[in-house]
Amino acid sequence: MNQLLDEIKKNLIAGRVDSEDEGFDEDLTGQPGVTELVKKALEENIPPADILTKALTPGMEEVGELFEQGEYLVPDMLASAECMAEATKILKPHLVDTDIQNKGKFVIATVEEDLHDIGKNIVGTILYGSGYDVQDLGTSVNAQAIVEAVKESKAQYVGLSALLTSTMHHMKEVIDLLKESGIRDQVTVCVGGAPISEEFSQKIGADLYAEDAFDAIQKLEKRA
Ligand code: B1M
Repeated sequence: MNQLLDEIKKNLIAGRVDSEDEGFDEDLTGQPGVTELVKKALEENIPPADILTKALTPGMEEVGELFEQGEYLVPDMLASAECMAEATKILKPHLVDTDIQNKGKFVIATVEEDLHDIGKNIVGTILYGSGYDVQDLGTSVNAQAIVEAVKESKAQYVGLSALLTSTMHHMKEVIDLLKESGIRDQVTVCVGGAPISEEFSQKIGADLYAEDAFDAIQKLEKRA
């Protein structure tokens, strides 16, 4: 892997947003953290998609493994999540194509009881960047609020994100409520998140499952 990408990943795992952060095990104060390293990577013309998929996302996956093994606690996950959020802010303008047509309204949300928003934010940013008019409803949004937003905005697309096996069932509630409201045929429902699979997506009657933001764009283009 490119050394700079490796540094970004290591610093994200260590929860170091910038050079003022110490890091967990050793005093790294003064050395560049995630934000400085991401800016440097952009200056070196490393594609923003590579920074996301080869450094930041695998870094978060490793944080999840450390949490599972009991080595990391919730505050450690939060420190890495903050790095991810700050890095996404820096990358956002570089992921946006300014010369594109409007591809339609897209309501996106993390489902009820689920507070994970990093993946949803990345997907929303990339959808926005490729021409969708994205309305982000936030985290822990119940089915009623999602369907109301779809009705109000007359959205053609709904994107649902879930990171917990205990919250993924809320996706089906949204689809059922869209049916009850008589608008299921007017919207394309896209689902994603770590515990979601193609099989689950079909089981609950979603229109498409996307592994990540780039997969979502490709699959949506195919349906258009
Ligand atoms: Co949580 N957490 N967490 N967490 N957390 C996981 C998900 C977990 C797998 C960690 C682990 O044990 N290995 C585990 C879930 C286990 C399970 O359900 N089986 C877990 C747990 C248990 C918990 C708590 C219960 C911990 C506790 O309190 N005891 C708690 C629950 C809170 C709640 O939601 N009610 C909790 C809390 C948190 C934090 C708040 C500390 C923090 C979230 C901060 C935030 O989001 N603002 C956090 C984090 C950071 C994680 C991990 C480490 C990283 C998630 C992440 O941001 N990944 C995560 C472990 C892991 O996933 N490996 C974990 C990076 C992100 C880019 O990837 O979100 O997968 P992801 O998004 C991807 C794709 O999935 C896809 O595209 C994205 C971009 O590539 N995608 C879509 C996502 N949504 C999509 C929607 C689409 C299409 C694609 O269409 C619309």
